[in-house]
Amino acid sequence: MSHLHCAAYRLPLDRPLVMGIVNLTPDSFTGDGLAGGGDVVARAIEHARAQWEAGADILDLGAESTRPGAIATPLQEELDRLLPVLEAIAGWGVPVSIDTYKPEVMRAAIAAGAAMINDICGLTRPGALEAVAASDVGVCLMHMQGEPGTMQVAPQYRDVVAEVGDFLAGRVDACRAAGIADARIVLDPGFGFGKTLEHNLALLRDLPATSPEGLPILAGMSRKTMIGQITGRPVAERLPGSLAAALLAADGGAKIIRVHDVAATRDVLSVWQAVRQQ
Ligand code: 8Y4
Repeated sequence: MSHLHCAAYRLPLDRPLVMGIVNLTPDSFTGDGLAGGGDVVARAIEHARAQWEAGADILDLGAESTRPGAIATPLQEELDRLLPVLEAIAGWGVPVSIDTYKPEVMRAAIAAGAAMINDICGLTRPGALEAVAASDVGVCLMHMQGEPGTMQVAPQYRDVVAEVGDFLAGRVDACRAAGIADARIVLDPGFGFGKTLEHNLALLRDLPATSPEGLPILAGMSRKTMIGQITGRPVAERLPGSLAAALLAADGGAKIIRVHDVAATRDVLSVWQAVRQQ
């Protein structure tokens, strides 16, 4: 059985793992942002605890809003939001992933005990590859077309599955050249990141083809616009659609499912596992 190497952790890949989202951004777009005041650090730690107790295999901490149309968060603000929460939870025994594309944030987070870097830019920013290579953390390389501010304006592909696969293969080559072992790498087609609904559906239908290297795939569709487009539901009512998407991702071979609703997703994946494994 293969494992994903993430610093001190070895995550078994014989069943789909659940990555629980811990949102440290001040916007309330997803319904679990930290708008509303109060002790933001304490509330984030509580949310992390709840996600872990619900059965998350990995916690994904993000302090920069990357929703369509969002503007970039200043470096110091991102560090000030992330580090107190990371320092509080790094000793719990749960692997913590840090959602960032900034090499300075990567280095600080790795020093503070992060087990994985989740980079929506696939380590393309100058210094990002080196920051991860200088450590032993795992890394998720995600595909995005364009930049968060404008990526949903007019996404275009000749062949979305092939282009995402080619991009990810190129990033794997860059990681290998930098000395990052395959056992540390997860690939992600980046649902919603510069993709129309049709692009997202094509990727979900053909998930294994987005990982030409056969490396483990992470899928993140929880509560996203694509679920809203299919169901007609607002973000607060997208749990059933998100669970269906999680099930389809698992069936398509995804090894990590990134979600807001950990307990419900675990139940869905338990049913998938009972039917599909043995
Ligand atoms: C409602 C809920 C509306 C969620 C929008 C959103 C991914 C990711 C994000 C992903 C990986 C998001 C940081 C976008 N999505 N990282 N991050 N894969 N690896 N939007 O799909 O959740 S943030």
